[in-house]
Amino acid sequence: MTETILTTCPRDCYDACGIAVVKEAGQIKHVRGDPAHPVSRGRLCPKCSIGYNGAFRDPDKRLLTPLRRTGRKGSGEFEAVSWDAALDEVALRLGEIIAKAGAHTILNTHYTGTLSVLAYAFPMRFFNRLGATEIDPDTVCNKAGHVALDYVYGTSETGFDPRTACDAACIVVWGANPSASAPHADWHWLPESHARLVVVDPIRTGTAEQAEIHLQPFPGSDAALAFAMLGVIQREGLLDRAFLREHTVGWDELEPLLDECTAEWGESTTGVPADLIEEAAILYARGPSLLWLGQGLQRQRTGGNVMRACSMLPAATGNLGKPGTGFLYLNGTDSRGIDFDEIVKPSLAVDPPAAISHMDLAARLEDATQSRALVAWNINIAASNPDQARLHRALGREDLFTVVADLFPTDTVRYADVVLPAASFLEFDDLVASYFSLTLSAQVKATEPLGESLPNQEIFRRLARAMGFTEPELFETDVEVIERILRSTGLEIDFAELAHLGTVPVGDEPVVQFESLAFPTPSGRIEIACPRAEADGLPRTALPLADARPSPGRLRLVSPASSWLLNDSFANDTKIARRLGAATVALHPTDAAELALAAGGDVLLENETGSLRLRLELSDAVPRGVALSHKGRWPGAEPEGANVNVLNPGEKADMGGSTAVHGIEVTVSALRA
Ligand SMILES: Nc1nc2c(c(=O)[nH]1)N[C@H]1C(S)=C(S)[C@@H](COP(=O)(O)OP(=O)(O)OC[C@H]3O[C@@H](n4cnc5c(=O)[nH]c(N)nc54)[C@H](O)[C@@H]3O)O[C@H]1N2
Ligand SMILES: Nc1nc2c(c(=O)[nH]1)N[C@H]1C(S)=C(S)[C@@H](COP(=O)(O)OP(=O)(O)OC[C@H]3O[C@@H](n4cnc5c(=O)[nH]c(N)nc54)[C@H](O)[C@@H]3O)O[C@H]1N2
Ligand code: SF4
Ligand SMILES: [Mo]
Repeated sequence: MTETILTTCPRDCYDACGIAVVKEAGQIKHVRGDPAHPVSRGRLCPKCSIGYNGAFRDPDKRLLTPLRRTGRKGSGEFEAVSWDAALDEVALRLGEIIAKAGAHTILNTHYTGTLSVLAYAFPMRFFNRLGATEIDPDTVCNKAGHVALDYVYGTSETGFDPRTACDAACIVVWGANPSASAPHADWHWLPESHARLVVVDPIRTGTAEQAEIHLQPFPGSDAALAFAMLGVIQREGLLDRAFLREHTVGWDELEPLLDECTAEWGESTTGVPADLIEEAAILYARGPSLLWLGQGLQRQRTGGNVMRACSMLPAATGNLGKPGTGFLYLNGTDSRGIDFDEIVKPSLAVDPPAAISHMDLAARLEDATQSRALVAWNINIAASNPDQARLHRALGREDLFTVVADLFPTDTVRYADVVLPAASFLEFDDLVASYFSLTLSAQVKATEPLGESLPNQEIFRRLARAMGFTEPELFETDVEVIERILRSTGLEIDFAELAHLGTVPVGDEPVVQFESLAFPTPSGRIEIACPRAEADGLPRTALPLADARPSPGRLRLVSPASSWLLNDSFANDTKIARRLGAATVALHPTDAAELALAAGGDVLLENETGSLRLRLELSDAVPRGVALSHKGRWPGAEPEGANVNVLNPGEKADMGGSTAVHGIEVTVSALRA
């Protein structure tokens, strides 16, 4: 008998595809796109089509039981133990550490392994109760952009509704690459919008290939580009002065800066031809226009200023508050009526220690007085974090009690004292709230968990019990939490109904972002000049700046999303690894020629932080002065035991202690035999 179960992909991806799990005689036959789903339309991205029928369901690839370390730290030698034995040991060790050194010396790292609501967030109840120090998850990804947009608009989590694209004359995709990071938006949403497409990206990505106008600023120069566009808009008489008067504060402080910001200045500062700056600025200003601000955009030294500058465009042109206008960084769960605090319960924390940045994690782990234990769940820091060699050394500390929960034996798992096997999204019920579309979806259990694996939320419920905690919130069941969340959304649907439908939109009509033009800032207006930023030691307004170009002989290294990997997931799938082949770096042919480098050979990337050997590709999609190497390899599976983050010094951006990972400088040279 054939049975089909509808579920949803919970990966850290804009698309949140609807999935059909086809079962025969109780066994999963195939995991594929749900043909009736508005996003996936029967087709998953290539990595998930392979990985969900490969590594994710492969008992030889998955962690099946709790493990306890038997060998030297980092050796990856473990013995299988029962859940009770594993959790008792963790509870005992954490209890001793709390008594001797304080709970703040337990570091909690977690992020985006799964984004399904409960598995992503419910364990935070445990860590809040514990009093552990959180490593601020967004600092490794998008924190600078959140801080910047919060200054200007009072929120970074209320984006445009993609359905409003039918009313847009122009869509600007700025520093995002949907052709890799949101494939269905690239395949369907953009082409079907009929809007004129502008892409701003140093690389000629697949999405840039579709664009009518492609602006290629040098990485880290986008604030200057935004100001050059604002200068053009002002001189063309396209500022929406009525909008600025009624809905913003501080334009009078910013406008004088535009005197210097001509298209020619823009060209000399960013490398984008002046005529293209003019064309894009006028097209955007006339509107109605949507502005998609990517996360790659702000992973630069002054990424916060970049986001602030780009976010001036909707305010200056009145491209806000009406159909076909608005901007999107991401749509948070609250736009589905979900109160995140209700899930993570900050109230369980008595005296919460200040969170620290991922940029400071390696240093914190080197200091035994400040870090006695590390818990890593839903994250693979040994692959995704900066300062990789230093981090691996610190993870090797024998006296650092380390607990890792994952589906797979990652590089981080190798450093664990206790390993806890996590269940995959096919193995438990949950909710998924896309960070692009305004929808809510069901993640539906399609099969029993592999081996003894458990969902994150159940792992930390059991650990709370082993620790002797008694707060009832720590033990709320999935059913209770899911039904409570569903009630809070106002969608008047229960889980069974949602599971039957797969995905529901919030309302039948497109939502107009900021329709009331009331902004959750202290002034209630868009804060072009922002006293809160000033109080934080930052300029009052965005500034027309560009990061310095690399010093002579060096290239700027960007390491964005690969189409074949999702962060550090899928690299261990055999078929995907075969397709990927050796890790590469792509350079412009002229740069390669000047460096006397030939395609297909291995080259050495080096800087103060580390060195890495990569296979050279030549591509005129990469501009001069830039090197492109995608993120997401497993260090342990690479020839030198390292991925691109071995070159990442972990420099902080100007806001939020956030990553500047696309701002790394390297030399590239031929490998001596
Ligand atoms: N060089 C470079 N580095 C980067 C970036 C870059 O652009 N360049 N990007 C950064 C960004 S944007 C991000 S978001 C981070 C992401 O970094 P990570 O969060 O480390 O990456 P993921 O691959 O999303 O997930 C980590 C792990 O979660 C596991 N996992 C999946 N589902 C579950 C589950 O249900 N439970 C548990 N316990 N584990 C699960 C996966 O197997 C995987 O090993 O990487 C950052 N690192
Ligand atoms: N296939 C796949 N999908 C993913 C991920 C993945 O790893 N693989 N990761 C997920 C995660 S965690 C995230 S955060 C999102 C991120 O997805 P995106 O927001 O698309 O971010 P990135 O892939 O880091 O970078 C996007 C683009 O920014 C460009 N860029 C780099 N520096 C600059 C700059 O200074 N200015 C401008 N204008 N552009 C610049 C890069 O060339 C790249 O093409 O994608 C998610 N989706
Ligand atoms: S990773 Fe993204 S594109 Fe791929 S199946 Fe999941 S939601 Fe769809
Ligand atoms: Mo991310």
